[in-house]
Formats: sequence, structure tokens, C-alpha cells
Amino acid sequence: MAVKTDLFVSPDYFNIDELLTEEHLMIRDAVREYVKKEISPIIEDYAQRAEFPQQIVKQMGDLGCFGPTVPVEYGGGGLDYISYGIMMQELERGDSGVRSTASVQGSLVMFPIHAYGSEAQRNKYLPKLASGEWLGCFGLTEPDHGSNPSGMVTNIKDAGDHYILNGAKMWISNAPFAQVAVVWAKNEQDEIVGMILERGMEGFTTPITHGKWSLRASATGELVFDNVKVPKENILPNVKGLKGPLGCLTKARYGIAWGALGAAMDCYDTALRYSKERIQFDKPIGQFQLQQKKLAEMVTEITKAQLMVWRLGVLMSAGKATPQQVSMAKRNSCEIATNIARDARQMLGGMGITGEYSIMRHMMNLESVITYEGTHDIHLLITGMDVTGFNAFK
Ligand code: TGC
Ligand code: FAD
Repeated sequence: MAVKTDLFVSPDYFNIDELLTEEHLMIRDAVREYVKKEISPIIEDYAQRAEFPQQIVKQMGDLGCFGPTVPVEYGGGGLDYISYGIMMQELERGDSGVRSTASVQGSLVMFPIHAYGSEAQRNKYLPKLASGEWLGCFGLTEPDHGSNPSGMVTNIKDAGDHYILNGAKMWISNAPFAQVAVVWAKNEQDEIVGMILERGMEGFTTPITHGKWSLRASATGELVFDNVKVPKENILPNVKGLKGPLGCLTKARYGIAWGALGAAMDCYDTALRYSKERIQFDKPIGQFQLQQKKLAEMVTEITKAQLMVWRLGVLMSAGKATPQQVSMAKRNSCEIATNIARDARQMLGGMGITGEYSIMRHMMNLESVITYEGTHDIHLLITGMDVTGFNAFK
């Protein structure tokens, strides 16, 4: 397949750039440039082959995309949440799988080690994860416990100077290539605890998941624990209970709220350009009202979502955002992006189903994005519970 030229121009219908600082704009431009140069030319081929482009791990580490809000002393960026969000937007504008790799590394692996880990754990793992020397993964979901992680059966038993870990996790992003895994399991008191596993521990394997039609350029796998000896110093000492992993999910869901918007922007921008170039009935298809309706609705939804994630970023940086607000933004961005991808694909007619354009890949990727980190319906129920006070989960 020919090397792609990335012509992306971001929509900014309400001058939202004026809400961003010079630093935010610099970060955005740097990540956008990276995506144009290193991701767009290759990602379709990797997705078609269902292969993970391993080189992006070091590249994103060098660019500062891993753990941007983690303090500088541990190798992070020490940046605010808008900076983090805008990085995720730009990465997912390229491909949801690329953003996934960064979300998992930063929010699901570095965040818990920083927030819940010991000083020794922070010093050992964070700099190598930040630089991309090591790749991490996060194991919460199990074969029989997806939306209800509190029912997990993976468990540890005290064996003196170490624990013995048994069980399995599935659908784990980065698993087949990760050196480090943050894993959640129940102890003998039935409490959920977190721990850090390293590749090579006896009894710990990471079989790859084949046959995905979505996130094909991201590696997904299982984590299988067969009497794995986990040294006691590998337990995350500063958290117990489901709030540990859910706290990580709040950070990652925040990144997805920005990220899915990036995919939506790319679909809109591609469809807009196509509508000016494609001639049918002697006119550019953009002259037809039905096509204009699609584009007008896309840019309206993108603008509303841009304002929502920007405001959420301000609240996150001030430490004032609630997990429920994050759920609303994750759900909204995924919904609008999924709808925009579908409409944009139709606007490209037959060309829309090919790898010549990014839209079909985004559309398929977004089916995972709207499912992982809490499904669309789970986030709706979180909002429903927040506004009514009634729990409709159980
Ligand atoms: P519930 O009783 O509501 O809560 C248990 C404790 O957790 C606290 N909590 C939160 N804390 C921080 N952030 C959040 N978002 C929180 N939500 C709840 C809560 O206050 C409570 O604390 P405490 O002190 O009282 O113990 O728990 P529940 O068992 O009723 O479950 C609630 C539910 C369904 C909302 C939750 O379990 C859920 O969100 N389910 C969805 C599961 C999910 O999102 N899994 C994601 C797996 S990781 C993943 O998909 C990575 S993809 C990465 C990629 O490739 O980008
Ligand atoms: P289920 O929980 O079985 O849900 C099935 C359906 O039932 C859904 O529509 C759901 O909304 C609905 N449902 C469930 N409960 C209720 C209820 N109470 N009320 C109404 N409807 C309900 N997990 C990790 O731990 N780490 C990862 O890195 C990771 N990466 C992933 C990568 C990919 C590509 C995918 C697809 C998933 C990944 N996941 C990961 C797992 C992901 O978080 C789960 O798939 C997700 O949480 C849903 O769980 P489930 O698939 O078991 O669906």
C-alpha cells in the first residue's frame, strides 16, 4: 500500500484554541506532527496485518506521552490535565490503538504505581515506563467478570515471604508485549489488592488474542496466573478495595473522552475534504443538502464535546472533577465519535470501506472504545445513579 499523506486540519468552530495556553498548543502541535510523520503513514498497514507497531512505544516515551501528569522526578511530564487530554486527542486522531497504548501505560500502570505504590516501586518502575523502555498493562477484567469487576475470582494466598497468585484476566491491552503488569486480585480477607508482576515470573503467561476486527494495531491478550510467586514487596501498599482500580479508570476514561473526539475530528475532516472533491451529478457532493446536514451535525457535536472535555480538564487539573462527570464525557465522546464515523463512512461511498481512508478503521476501533473502560450502558447507569440517587446496577 502507498505511503499516506496526512492532510488533517482540526475543526475549531468556536475558537476553542483561545481557551488553551501556549504550552497546550505547543504540546498539541508536537504530538500532531508526530502522528502525521510516524503514525499516519504506517498505521493502516499494521491494522490490516493485525500487528502492533512496537517502535511506537519508545517514540511515545521520547515525546512525553506516557504519564504526562506524573511528577517530573519520576520521569513524568508534571503537566496539567488539559495537556494530557490534548495528547490523547492527537494520538487517537491517528488511531485508537495508539492512544490505548498510551492510556494504559500512563493512567492504568504509571498512575497506580505513583498513587498507590511504595517509594521503592515508584523509583524502580516509573522512569522506565515513562521513557518507553518498558511497556505496561493493566489486568482487571476476567472471563466471567467484565462490567462487575467486584466479583473477580483471581486471588492471592499468603505463603510466608510471598503470595501465590492464581486466576486469569482477559481482554488486556498491551499484554503480549508488556514487561510489567499491574494486576488486581482478592486476598484471603476478600479484599481487592493491586500488585506489580514482571514478565518472566514463573507461572505467568500472556497469550495473545486473535481475530479482532477492532483495534487491530493494538495488541490484546490474556494474563494467566498459575501459582505465580509474587514477592510481598510487589504489592501496592497504599490501596485496598475496588476504589483502587476504579481510581485508575477515572484517569483513563478522562483520556478517552479527549481521544475519541480526536477520532471524530479525523472522520469529519476527511469527509469534509472528500465532499469538496468528489463530483457526482456534475457537482461536488458537498453541494447537496443531505451531505451538508451530515457535516453540519458532525461539527456541531464535535464542538459541544470539545467544550465538555475542555471544562472537564479544568476541573481535573483543579482536583474538582467527579468520576461521574468523567463517565458522562467518556460516554458522550464515544457516542458522537461512533455516529460521526458511521456518517463519514457513508459520505465516502464505496471508498469509505477501503483502507485508502482512515474512517473505516476509526469506525471499527470505536466499537472497542465505546465498550472498554466501562460500556456505554454502564456509563449511562453511572449518570442515572448520580442524578436520581438510585442504583440500577444490581
Ligand atoms: P461501587 O460500590 O460503586 O464502588 C466501589 C468503590 O469504588 C469507588 N468508586 C470509584 N472510585 C474512583 N473512581 C471511580 N470511577 C469510582 N467508582 C466507584 C466507590 O466510591 C466505592 O468506594 P468505597 O470507598 O465505598 O469502597 O462498585 P460496584 O461494584 O457497584 O461497581 C460499580 C461499577 C459498575 C460502576 C464499576 O464497577 C464499573 O465501572 N464497571 C465497569 C468496569 C470497567 O470499566 N472495566 C474497565 C477495565 S480496564 C479497561 O477496559 C482498559 S481498556 C484500556 C485501553 O486499551 O485504553
Ligand atoms: P459484559 O460485562 O459481559 O457486558 C455485556 C453487556 O451487558 C454490555 O452491553 C453491558 O453494558 C451490559 N451490562 C452489564 N451489566 C449491566 C447492568 N448492570 N445493567 C445493564 N446492562 C449491563 N480490561 C482490562 O482490565 N484491561 C485492559 O487493558 C482491557 N483492554 C481491553 C481492550 C479491548 C480491545 C476490549 C474489547 C476490552 C478491554 N478490556 C480491558 C475489557 C473491557 O473493559 C470489558 O470488555 C468491558 O468492561 C465490558 O466487559 P465485558 O466485555 O465482560 O461485557
